[in-house]
Amino acid sequence: MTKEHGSATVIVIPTYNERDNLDTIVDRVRRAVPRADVLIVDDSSPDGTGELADARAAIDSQVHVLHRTEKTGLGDAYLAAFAWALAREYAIVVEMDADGSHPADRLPALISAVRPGGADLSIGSRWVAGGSVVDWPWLRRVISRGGNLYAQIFLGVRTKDSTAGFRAFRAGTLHSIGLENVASHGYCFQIDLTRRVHDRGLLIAEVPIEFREREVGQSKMSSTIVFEAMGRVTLWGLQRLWVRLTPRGRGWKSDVAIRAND
Ligand SMILES: Nc1nc2c(ncn2[C@@H]2O[C@H](COP(=O)(O)OP(=O)(O)O)[C@@H](O)[C@H]2O)c(=O)[nH]1
Ligand SMILES: [Mg+2]
Repeated sequence: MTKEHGSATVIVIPTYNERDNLDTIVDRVRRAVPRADVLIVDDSSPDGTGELADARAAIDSQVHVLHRTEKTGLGDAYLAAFAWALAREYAIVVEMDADGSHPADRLPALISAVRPGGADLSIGSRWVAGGSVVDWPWLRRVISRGGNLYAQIFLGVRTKDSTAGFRAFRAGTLHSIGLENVASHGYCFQIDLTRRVHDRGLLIAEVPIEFREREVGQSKMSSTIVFEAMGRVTLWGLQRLWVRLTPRGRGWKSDVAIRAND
């Protein structure tokens, strides 16, 4: 593997049927942070997003594509991308949606927040002062606010937007949070990573963003994804209580930490 990326940043964009959004988002990212590389992770989108990504990579040496044969969830797509980025020794790895919801002009702030001397993880947050959501139906607001409240109560995280998918990790953070044991498939992957960073005592910064609902293409949010998140957060919360409250749990701690990685 090359070592040429030692101080570099890669913006990871997972895609599933984002043909009509892809060029716009890559343009915006390349303009906002010209020195950063882009990695598109496509799960064999039936609409041809993967081929479009290849065409883009062919004319821009800073754009890369990772093709996965199956759509097994956002979490798996990101894990594959992290392995790709860590193998190439990128210093900062950014997560960003393809649909235009995440403002590319906030990338410099998000990335600056994890520079040396800063945080270990920065999150583009809708729910801190200065953050906002445009065009979201009330149900999506309730799911997002409710999910975050649930995570705060059950997991003890103080992060206001632990479900956000716009974030920057230092490579060292990704190395230290046991990615090999992550099994969250849907959007609870984001909560899972937040709690792992929090539980290790690492520093999380929230950068306010204006989040916009996608204008083109379809959301992949589903009730399965919401139920997976609620189930896993409840389980992690109960495991956390067990560890904290019982002497047996405290003795069992390292074991629980391993089992908690379901
Ligand atoms: N590679 C890959 N990308 C996915 C998958 N599910 C969602 N995405 C992408 O993840 C991002 C967020 O998904 P989206 O449907 O917009 O979710 P929402 O913003 O919560 O409604 C988009 O760029 C999607 O194309 C998946 O299973 N695999
Ligand atoms: Mg979206």
